Amino acid sequence: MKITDIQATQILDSRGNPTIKAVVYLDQVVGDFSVPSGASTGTFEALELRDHQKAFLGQGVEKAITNIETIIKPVLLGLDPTNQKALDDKMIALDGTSNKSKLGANAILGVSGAVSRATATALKLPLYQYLNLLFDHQGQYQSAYRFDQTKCQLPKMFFNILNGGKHAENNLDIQETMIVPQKESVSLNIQIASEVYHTLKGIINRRHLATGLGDEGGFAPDLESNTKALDLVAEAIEQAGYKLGKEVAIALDVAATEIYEPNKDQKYILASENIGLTAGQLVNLYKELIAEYQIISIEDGLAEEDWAGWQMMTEKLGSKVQIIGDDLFVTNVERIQKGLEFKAANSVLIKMNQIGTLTETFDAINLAVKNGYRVMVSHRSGETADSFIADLVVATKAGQIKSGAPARGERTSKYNRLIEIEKDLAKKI
Ligand code: 2PG
Ligand code: MG
Repeated sequence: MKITDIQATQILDSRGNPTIKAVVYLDQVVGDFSVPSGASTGTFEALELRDHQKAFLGQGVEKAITNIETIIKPVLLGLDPTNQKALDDKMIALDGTSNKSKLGANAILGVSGAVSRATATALKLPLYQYLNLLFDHQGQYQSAYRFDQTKCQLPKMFFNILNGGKHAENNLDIQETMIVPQKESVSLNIQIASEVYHTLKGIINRRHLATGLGDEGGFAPDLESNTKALDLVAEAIEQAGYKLGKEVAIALDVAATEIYEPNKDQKYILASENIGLTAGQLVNLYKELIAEYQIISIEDGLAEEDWAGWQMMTEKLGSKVQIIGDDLFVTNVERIQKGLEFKAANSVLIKMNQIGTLTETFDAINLAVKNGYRVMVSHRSGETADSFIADLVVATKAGQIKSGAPARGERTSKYNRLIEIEKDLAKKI
């Protein structure tokens, strides 16, 4: 097999901003990958190359597309697509910077993802099976490899049903309030999430609050305080007929880098409540919320550079709940390594476009798992209908995924794909 052509097109993401759809050809076989885009991005993420021209208010990605067509394509044409690691290494070397700022992480990831999908198709393997073989064999496929379904796993799903922060126009400081149905089956958990979501809509409607949605499909009403958001979600869970904590748990992504003011004494600003808190005070607040609302997981509870705070938070809460680093780790092995040394967090969020290749995504997952950290694969707030991460989470046995609300096409494409994979795996037992 050989790579015979690479093309890229500027398409729109779920927020209406331009992004890249890359297409890789292996003779007659085609594979594509559409690149997502964040809003509450970490400072240490790989660079998403934008044009900064008049078109699309500066958001165009034509430069990144030109980089695919004129720099990446000539080097990859004719190469073996089953050696994903070698291809990713080539693109990393071509770029030559530490944050992919020359070619753009969006350009590189588009090709990296599309190569793997084209190869899976050419080998007549479902994407999750091909990714699983790659993951298990250091990024290099050989025809003797056989898929072993015990090496993959369907994930727990974290559904974001109430939005705030940078993802919504309302007043809430906490970016994501998520529900986590606790059944074994993917399809049943999706059913539960859908029921709670619609029940929440009913409650919001009856209180005459706004039923507008945030970027990830969760509701985004203005509320008196952040805890009122938790009250609403807890109420929706129970009204839908489920037991809070037992059948449906709650998880948060605070995205605290967005509320951090490093030059103030009370560095964490809860604008909706008009208060500032120290890291210690904020962690104490989390402690109360964990007890009251059966919270099982807190992502980015503190800011990306507050390492001392993260150490303290992990010490105080890490034995009770999952403490996830997103902006803190940015899917980057160096930052995860630093986290391990500092004993900061106990879990890592994985976003392919934070780092820019499939191989480096595998590396980040491997490092986390090897050191006993848990892993959650994540969408971005700006998404496309591409369901790649559903296959990725199953293939890497990561165990957890978040893909926004159980509504809106770009969010449900991932959940729906998991339903298909669940069926597929059931057939093979
Ligand atoms: C996050 C993500 C996804 P964004 O903070 O975890 O939910 O948001 O893509 O805007 O970084
Ligand atoms: Mg986050």
